[in-house]
Amino acid sequence: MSNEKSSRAIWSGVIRRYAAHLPVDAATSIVTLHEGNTPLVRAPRLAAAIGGKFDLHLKCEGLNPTGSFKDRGMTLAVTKARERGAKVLVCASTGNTSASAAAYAARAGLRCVVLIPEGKIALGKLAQALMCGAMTLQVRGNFDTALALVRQLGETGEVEIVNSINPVRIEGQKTAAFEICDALGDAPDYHFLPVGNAGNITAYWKGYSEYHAAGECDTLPRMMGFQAAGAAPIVDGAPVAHPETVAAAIRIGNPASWQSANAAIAASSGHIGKVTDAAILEAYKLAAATEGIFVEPASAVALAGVIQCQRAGLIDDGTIVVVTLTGHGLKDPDTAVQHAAVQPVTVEPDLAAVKAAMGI
Ligand code: AN7
Repeated sequence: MSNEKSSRAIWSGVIRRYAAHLPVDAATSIVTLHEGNTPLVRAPRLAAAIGGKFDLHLKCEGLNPTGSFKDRGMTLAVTKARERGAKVLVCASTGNTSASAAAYAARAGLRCVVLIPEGKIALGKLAQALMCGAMTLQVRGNFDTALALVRQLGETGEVEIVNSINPVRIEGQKTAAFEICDALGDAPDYHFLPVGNAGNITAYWKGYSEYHAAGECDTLPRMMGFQAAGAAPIVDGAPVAHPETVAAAIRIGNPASWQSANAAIAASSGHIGKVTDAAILEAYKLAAATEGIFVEPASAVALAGVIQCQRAGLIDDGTIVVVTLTGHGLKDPDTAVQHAAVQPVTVEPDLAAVKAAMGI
């Protein structure tokens, strides 16, 4: 293979693949961990298990380099920050943004400071930030408090904010919509995703809309956003002072992109709903048990939304339904071990004991 051919065959991240749709040019020095190009997996067993007669596809964003969709936005945010000469990146995070920022900052040789709600981020995400050398500040407060502090830090002019209030993050994240259209040949009929700070629903709708305007897809999906019942400010129409949910990634009471989420739902004739922690855990276990796809609880919020809509008869038969599974199950091993349907069985180290335990 010639060099030209081999370099075309290798995936080298969302910026190179979708440069024509992003604020970059040939001179841009790209910071990438080769994020994106995540699998869009058809899920017939899961669809059947919930009684759906639609074509269900799962966009497995947990397969990104740091295990969540955040990497799509972070590659661009860190690329642009370094280009501008920033020295310190900061973010508030429920975990995944901090894991991604820490990794891309290390990759770029920049300093990173993350503000996380004390005791409320999943173990895997904390491990990622620490291993990549980010200064990790555990704030005695929730995500909303941490984000307010980050906004104030931004005003000092001494740091670069890499939360999704940085519009460049949204630009990077919209590439997931491009990939889905490229894989399906058009946009899906419905697009389900979890909503926390509401950056991702904003990004997907921007991506679909731009692809449509560019003639790259003929249709647009209905955007179907779901929040956890204990942290559902957009659904309830008011900020939540003390958000609580098993889906710790979306334990957010005052989303930054609230208005643009509502705009996406309105423009796409979509829907925003909420699901209980019990429904989230049911969906969490079902995805792993029926398809072998292990996601973190926040990702299961979108699936719980599909189940709720299916039961309410809101999804037409024969339609194409895409669900973004935002983060990998290994992010939060504690919740998995605590709620798994199966638990380990301890046996003596002999064949008879193993066979007895197996029931053979
Ligand atoms: C797995 O990491 O807000 O609605 O600080 O980690 O764009 O906020 C994470 C959010 C869904 C919600 N699924 O996305 C953070 C953070 C997972 C997440 C969301 C998050 P947005």
